[in-house]
Amino acid sequence: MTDKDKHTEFDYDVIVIGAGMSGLYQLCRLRQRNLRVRVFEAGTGVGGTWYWNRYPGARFDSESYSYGYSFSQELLDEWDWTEHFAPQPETERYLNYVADKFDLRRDIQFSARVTSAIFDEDRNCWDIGLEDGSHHRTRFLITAVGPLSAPTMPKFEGIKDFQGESYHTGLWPKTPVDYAGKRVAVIGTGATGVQTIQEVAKTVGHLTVFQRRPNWCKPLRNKPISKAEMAEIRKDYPNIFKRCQESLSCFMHSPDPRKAMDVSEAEREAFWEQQYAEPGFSMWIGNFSDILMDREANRLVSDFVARKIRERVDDPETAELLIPTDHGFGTRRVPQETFYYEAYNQPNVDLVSILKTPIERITPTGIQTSDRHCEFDIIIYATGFDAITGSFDRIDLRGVGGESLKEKWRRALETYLGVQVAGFPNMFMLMGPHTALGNIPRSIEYNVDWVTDLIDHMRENGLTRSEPPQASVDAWTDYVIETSEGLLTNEIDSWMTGINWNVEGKQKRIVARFAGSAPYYRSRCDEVAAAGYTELMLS
Ligand code: NA7
Repeated sequence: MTDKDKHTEFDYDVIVIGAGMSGLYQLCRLRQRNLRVRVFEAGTGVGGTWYWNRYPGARFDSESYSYGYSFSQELLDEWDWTEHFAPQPETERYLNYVADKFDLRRDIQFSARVTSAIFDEDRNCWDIGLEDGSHHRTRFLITAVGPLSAPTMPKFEGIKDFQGESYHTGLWPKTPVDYAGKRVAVIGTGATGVQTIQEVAKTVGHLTVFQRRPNWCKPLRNKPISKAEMAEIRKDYPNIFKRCQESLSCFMHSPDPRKAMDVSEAEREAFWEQQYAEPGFSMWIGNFSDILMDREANRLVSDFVARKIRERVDDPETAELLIPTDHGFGTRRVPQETFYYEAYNQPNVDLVSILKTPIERITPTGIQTSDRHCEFDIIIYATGFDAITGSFDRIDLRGVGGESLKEKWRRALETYLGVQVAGFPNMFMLMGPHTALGNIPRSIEYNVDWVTDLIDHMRENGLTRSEPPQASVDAWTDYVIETSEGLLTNEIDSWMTGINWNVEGKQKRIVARFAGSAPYYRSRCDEVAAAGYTELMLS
C-alpha cells in the first residue's frame, strides 16, 4: 500500500504552494474561515522573493509604502519603513513581522518543496507530492509560486569545475559572502545584475561585468525616511493606495495624458529632465502616454537617456557598450540604479561585451572568452529567471486525464482571468500568467480576495468543483492577446515576453502577462463574481 492509498479522506481543504507575499496573505484570509489550510514552502523562512533574493544591494524598485500590504490598518499603523525603496533585509523583516503578527507559521511547513500536484478525478481532489516523498490530499490547490522565482543558469561548459565561490543571485546564501578586495565576475545586467554591480563595486578588489545586452537604466534616487516623514506617509496611506488602485499598473505613477509630440522639443526635454531627477518609476510609467506605443516617441526618449549615459560614463567606448541598440527605453523592465554608470569610471571595474567576445567556458580558475582568460575568486550569476510559467513547469502538475500543465502551456498559454486553467479543476493561481502584475502586492491583494470569495461562494452553495469552460478561457486569452497588440514591449525579447535562452522551448515570444489596465482587470473579475461566477462550470 502506498502512502497515497492510506488516505481515505482529504488531509486539507486548501493547500497553498509558497509562503511569499501572496501565500502569506492567502493564509491570512483563509484563517478567518473554518478551513484546514496548509502552506508548503521550499525555503526555511517566509518571504518568497524577499527570502531567496538576498544578493548584495537587493531592494524594492517601487516605493516601500506602496508595496507593503494594505489589508490591515493595525499593520499600517505599526510598521515604519526606513527608506523610500527598502532594502531586502528590511522587507524580509517586514514579512516575518507579518507572519508573527497574524500567527501564520503554525500552518506553514518549511523546507517542503512541492514536486507534484496531480488531480484525482474519482475523489475530486488534488494529491500534492513533496520532495520528501510524502503526499497530501486537498480539495483546493492554490499556487502562490511567484512570477520570478525559478532561477536559471547559463549553459556554459565548465560551470561545475570552477574552484572559487559561485552564486546565483536568486539563490543567495544566508551566510555573508565576503567580496571585499576580491576578484569578482558578474554575469548579467538586468535589474538584479545592476543592483549587484553597483553594490559590489564599492568594496571589490576588481570587478568584471560580463554583459550580453545592456538595459536602459534610470536613477532610483532612494532616500531614508525619517520618523516625521513616516508619520506623514501614514496619514497619506488612503490616498497612496487610491493612486495605486487607479493607476494602470498599480504603481503610484500614472502616464501623462499628453503625447510626446504634443509639446515642443524644449518642453519635452524639460519634462524628461524633471523625470530623470525624480525617484522611482516616474520616467517609465509616468511618461508621455505614447512612449511605449509610438516608435518616434520611444526613439526620442531613448536618445535622451542615451545622452545621460554618455554624460555619466567617462570612457566613450564603455558608454556606447552600455547603451542598448536592440530595444527602446521602457520596452524591457527598467532597472533603477544608484551610481551604476559611475561604477564603470572606477579603475577596478571592467565591462566585457559578450556579444563581441562570447564566453567560451568557465574554467577552474575563471572565465575564458573568445579573446582572453580572466581569473576570479567569485563568479556571480545574475542571469534571471524562467519567468511567469517557470515555477509551474518545475512542478509535475497534472489535471483531468493526467494532462500535464507544462505540455499544455507549451502548446498554447491559455488561462481564465489568469486564475484558472481548463482541465485543472479547483486549482487557483495567484499572480499566474495573464493577470495584471505591475506593483505586485496591490495585484496580490485583489487576486487573493477574489479567489477567497469564490471559495466562500462554493462552500455557501454546497459546490465542490470549479473549472472554466474552454469558451471562457478562449475569450479571456483572446482579450489578453488583443490588449498586447501595438505595444512595443511585445516586440522585444525579455522575460516579459516569455523568452529565456537558457531554458529549452522558451525561445518563442508569447503573451504571458495581461498588459491591459489593472482597473479594467479588477472590474472584469468583479463583474464575474457579481454575476454568480456563471462563466465558470461550478458543480
Ligand atoms: P533579467 O532581467 O532577465 O536579466 C538577466 C540578465 O542575465 C540579462 O542581462 C541577460 O542578458 C543575462 N543573461 C541571461 N542568460 C545569460 C547567458 N547565458 N549569458 C550571458 N548573460 C545572460 O533578470 P533579473 O534577475 O535581472 O531581473 C528580473 C526581474 O526581477 C526584474 O525585471 C525585476 O522585475 C525584478 P540578455 O538581456 O538576455 O541578453
